[in-house]
Amino acid sequence: MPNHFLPEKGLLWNRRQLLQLGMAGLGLTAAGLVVQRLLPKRSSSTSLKIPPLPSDAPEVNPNFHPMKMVRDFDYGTVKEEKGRKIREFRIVAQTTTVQLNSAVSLVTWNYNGRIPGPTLRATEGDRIRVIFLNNGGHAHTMHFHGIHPAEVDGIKPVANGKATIYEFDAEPFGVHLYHCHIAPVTRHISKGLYGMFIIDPPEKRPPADEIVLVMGGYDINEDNENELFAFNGIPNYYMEHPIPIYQNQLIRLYLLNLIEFNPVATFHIHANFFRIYPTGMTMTPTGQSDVITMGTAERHILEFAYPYTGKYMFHPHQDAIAEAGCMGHFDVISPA
Ligand SMILES: [Cu+2]
Repeated sequence: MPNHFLPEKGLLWNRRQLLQLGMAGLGLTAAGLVVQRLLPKRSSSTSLKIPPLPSDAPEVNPNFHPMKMVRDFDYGTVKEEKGRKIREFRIVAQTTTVQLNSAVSLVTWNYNGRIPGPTLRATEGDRIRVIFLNNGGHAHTMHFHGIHPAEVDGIKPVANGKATIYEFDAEPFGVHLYHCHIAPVTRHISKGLYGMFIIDPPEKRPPADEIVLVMGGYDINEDNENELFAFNGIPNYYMEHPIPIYQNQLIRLYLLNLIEFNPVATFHIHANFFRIYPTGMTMTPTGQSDVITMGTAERHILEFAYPYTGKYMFHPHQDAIAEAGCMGHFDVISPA
């Protein structure tokens, strides 16, 4: 059986082959529909539509609103210095008690009061300046993935009450991350000290509804196993409050797995397929699937569009992880 999910020309029936079978019209139409669905239109900016924020989705605290965080990007404060564009970010490490569900509250360690920390975003070649203040009560750091000198690699402890500056060039473009690098790193990450760091390519990607999902785990009883998991900090938040997206709108998902203790987690979307841009470091997709496997700290850009309205689940296909809180819904709605 031919695989119509693969876009390579050689794998699609050509018109002559279809004519021989007497099914040119039907065959071409069907093949056309499949290709159109799997390769959503690179929509122009005029057709980019983003649904309003659901009014009933609650915040955890004024800095921590999982529904807003889906589309919240921190571009920093832009400055010009010696003809160079500087993006200045301010990050404070804190200790905050967070209600993870009706039964469990956890003393978390976090950046800017939220888990994950802010999604920092720049363009390749920008100068990044991160002013980091540690008010967390323990030594912490910010270690960025990317290319930079050793002295700003974020492994030197910043004592409680102290500040430091990490300054480096944003390179290479892709979807990256930052996290605390104090030992035991498992503890500092799983208590909440991590976030996404997006470096856009100099030539912008086409317009899309861009969303962020960061997978994390919580070791509540400190037995080096996770008891709860979440997308964007709060277990099952998007099960109770689905993420609205528009039908046929190109979605660009920035996805990061920062689950400690479990070596791998997959990500699966229901009733659709996505195009894969590994580590966000390519401008053309390298494959398509409905499930992708990620080790800890792996991340990708996934693009898709839903042709039908309705609610569709997304979750790791390690169902024990999904059923312990790492599960959500897209609510695909008609833009009309
Ligand atoms: Cu730390």
